[in-house]
Amino acid sequence: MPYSTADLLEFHRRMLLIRKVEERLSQLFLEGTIPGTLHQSLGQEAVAVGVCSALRETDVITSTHRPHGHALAKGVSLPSFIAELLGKSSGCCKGRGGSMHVGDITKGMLPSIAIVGGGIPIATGVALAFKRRREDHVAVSFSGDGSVAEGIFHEAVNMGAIWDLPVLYVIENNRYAASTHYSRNTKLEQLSGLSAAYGIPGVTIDGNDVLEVYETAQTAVERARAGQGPTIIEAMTYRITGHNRRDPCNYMPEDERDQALEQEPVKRFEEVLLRDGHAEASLLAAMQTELESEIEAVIETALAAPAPDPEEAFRYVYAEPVES
Ligand SMILES: Cc1ncc(C[n+]2csc(CCOP(=O)(O)OP(=O)(O)O)c2C)c(N)n1
Ligand SMILES: [Mg+2]
Repeated sequence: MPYSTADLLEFHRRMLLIRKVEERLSQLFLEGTIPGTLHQSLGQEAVAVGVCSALRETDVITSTHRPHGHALAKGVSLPSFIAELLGKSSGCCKGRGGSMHVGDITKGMLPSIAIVGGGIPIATGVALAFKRRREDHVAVSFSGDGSVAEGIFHEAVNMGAIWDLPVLYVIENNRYAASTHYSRNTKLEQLSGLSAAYGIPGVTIDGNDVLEVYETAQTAVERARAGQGPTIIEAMTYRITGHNRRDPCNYMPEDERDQALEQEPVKRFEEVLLRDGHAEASLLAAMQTELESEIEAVIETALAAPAPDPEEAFRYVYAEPVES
């Protein structure tokens, strides 16, 4: 597929934004500024950016306890995203969600769901709604390799299959569900092999190659929009940090980690851009500096924003009637 230099730099900028935001979030968490916990997606940026770049704003994604990359790639605004993590009322979920529950339906992201596998039936339901309303939108569920060990994965994917729903089931196979290697959850060599049970296409791809992810997602999206049903995409990737900020990763063999660091998507894509003459090192450095100052400015504003009003603690707990 031919890409312009501008297209390629945009893929890079989006991945770098996620990388730089998450690195900064990690510091804020360790300083005690971010409450709760933090699941970073460092090393998995290409999956979020590749898939979401193949979507329209009106397409809807569901996500997991590790949603930062998905949110930023789907277009949740940086100020509202950062404010959410800081628990501020200007957050995309009014400061009530935090790291594991970010989303903005106006950008096509339902607030993420931290129950493993929880987003899969929701995406299936969203796709059913699209089909019944005859809207040509597509739903995408992002879930981890751990989600295939949940019963809901199988029920929801089968429903999507039998009704030919416009949905993509993207499995981010980062090899581990917390400390459990995926080979202990399945006898299959690859999780895409599950697709045979539902009679739908299933592919395993290099999830650290943003262009491979994008092209695979595009094909699956076209299929879904054309009424031909779901696809399982297993994107092989690796998280280059702990499961959460308290995880020393002792279960990861050292050579496996070293290899994963060699293969991480941001550095890899940067090398491609330099090798093929799409950018000079100075341009990439300037892009990074610009992103870093944008992130700092956004953090400063968010820190100064008010916390939610305690008087409003019970608002948004239940659905409220729409005011006319
Ligand atoms: C139903 C359920 N069981 C257990 C947990 C605790 N938990 C949170 S994340 C996680 C591991 C998930 O692994 P995976 O699906 O591979 O996603 P990853 O963390 O690798 O992105 C577990 C067990 C949970 N949130 N929900
Ligand atoms: Mg995993």
